[in-house]
Amino acid sequence: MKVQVCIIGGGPSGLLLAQLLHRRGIATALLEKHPRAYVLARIRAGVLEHGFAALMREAGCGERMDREGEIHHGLLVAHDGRVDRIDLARLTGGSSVMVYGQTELTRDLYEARDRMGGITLHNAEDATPHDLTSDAPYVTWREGDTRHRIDCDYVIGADGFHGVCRPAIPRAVLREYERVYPFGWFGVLSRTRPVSPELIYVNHPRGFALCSLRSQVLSRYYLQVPLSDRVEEWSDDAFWTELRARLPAEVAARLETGPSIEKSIAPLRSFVAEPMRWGRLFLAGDAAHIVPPTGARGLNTAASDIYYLYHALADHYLKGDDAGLEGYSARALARVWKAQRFSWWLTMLLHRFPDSTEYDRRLQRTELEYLFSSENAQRALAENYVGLPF
Ligand code: RFL
Ligand code: PHB
Repeated sequence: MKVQVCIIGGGPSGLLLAQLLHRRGIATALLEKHPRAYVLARIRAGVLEHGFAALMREAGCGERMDREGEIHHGLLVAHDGRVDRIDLARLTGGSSVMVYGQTELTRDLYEARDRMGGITLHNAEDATPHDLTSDAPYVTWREGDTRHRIDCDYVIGADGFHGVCRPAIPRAVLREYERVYPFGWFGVLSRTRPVSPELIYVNHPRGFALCSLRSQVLSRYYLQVPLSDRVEEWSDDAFWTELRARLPAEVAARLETGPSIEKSIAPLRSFVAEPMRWGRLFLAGDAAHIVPPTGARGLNTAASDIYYLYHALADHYLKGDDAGLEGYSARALARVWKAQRFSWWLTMLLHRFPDSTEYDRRLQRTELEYLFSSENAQRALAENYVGLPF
C-alpha cells in the first residue's frame, strides 16, 4: 500500500490531522494500536480553546460539538476561604472556551473518517517507521502473524507519550526536558448535576481539587493525591468525603454525589522533546510534549501542532512550497514552551507540594493575593487559558 502521509496514532492529534488532509485531497493511512472501543473509553480533556474548536469545524467535525458543547466565559478559583472569578470574556476582549469531552470529539473524528472512507487500521501491533532520512520512508506493523507495510512520503508520530515515533529519533539528535511532579490527579466521572456552572479550581491545605463537567448531567471531579495511592483503595464515598472537605462550605453543601462511572489516577508531568522533526518524521501532540492538566493545555497544544503541520503539508502538496515543513519544529516548539510555562505556573500556584517550606507556602498565598488584586495578572492568566494565537 502507498499513501502520501502515514499517521501513527489514532488519538485526537492523528485523527484531526488525517481529517484535515483528507479534505484537501491528500491521501493518509492511520494506524492505531488499540481497538476503537478502548480509545473511546479513555476519559481525558474537557476544555477546548477556540482555536481547537475552529479546527474541528474546518475538519467538518464541529456540528455536534457546537450543538452539545458549552461555551464558558469564566472560571472560578477557590483559595484562602474565598472564591474569585476570572472573567475570560472581559479580560480577553470576548474570548471563551468550549467544554466538550475529548471522548466525544474523538468519536466525532472517527465517524467523520469512516464516512469519508479514510484508511483506519486498528489493532496495529509493533508499528515501526523505517528509512526516515531517505526519500522513501515506510511503516511496518503486524496483525497477528501477518506483517504489513505502507510506503509513504511522510510519517507523522501522533502516538502519544509512550509511542514508538519519538524513540525513532537517534539519541544524539533528541533532547528531552522533563519535570515530574510528586503527586497525581485522581479523576471521577459521575452522572450527577455539576456543582457549579463554571469550573472551580481549588487551592486547599488538604491538596488541590477541580470541579469540572461534561454536560448538565455529567460531572468530572479531580483530587490531588500522592503517587502511591491506588484507585482500588478509594471507595466512591471516600472520594466524595475528601472532595467536600476541600471545597468552600457553600459549594460542598450543594455537591450532588452518585456512583462513579469512571475512576483513574494520572501522574503529573512536564515534558518536551526537541526537535519535533527528524528527516521525514514529524511529531505532534503528546508524542512530543506533555503538560500537567492544570491549565487544560495538553490537547490544545496538540491543536497548534496539527494546525502548523496541516498547512505545511497542504503547502507542500498543493503549492510545492516546503517552507512550512522546514520551519515546523521551531514554530511548533515556540508555542509548546509557552504552554509549558503556563501549565507549570498554574500547577505551582494551586497544588500542595509535600516538600514545601513555610516560605514557599507564604509565597504561593502572596501570588494568589496579587493575582486577584491585579487586572493585568488576571489578563495574563485569561489570555493563556483561552489559548495564545497559533
Ligand atoms: P493520545 O491521546 O495519547 O493518543 C495517542 C494514540 O496513539 C496510540 N498509540 C499507537 N498507535 C499505533 N502504534 C503505536 N506504537 C502506538 N502507541 C500509541 C494510542 O493508543 C493513542 O490512541 O495523544 P494525542 O492524540 O496527541 O492527544 C493528546 C491528548 O490526549 C492530551 O494532551 C490531553 O488529554 C491532555 N489533557 C487535557 N488537555 C486539554 O487540552 N484540556 C484538558 O482539559 C485536558 N485535561 C488531559 C486532561 C489529560 C489528562 N490525563 C489523563 C493525562 C485531563 C487528564 C486527566
Ligand atoms: C476536565 O474536565 O477533564 C478538565 C478540565 C480542566 C482542566 C483539566 C481537566 O484543567
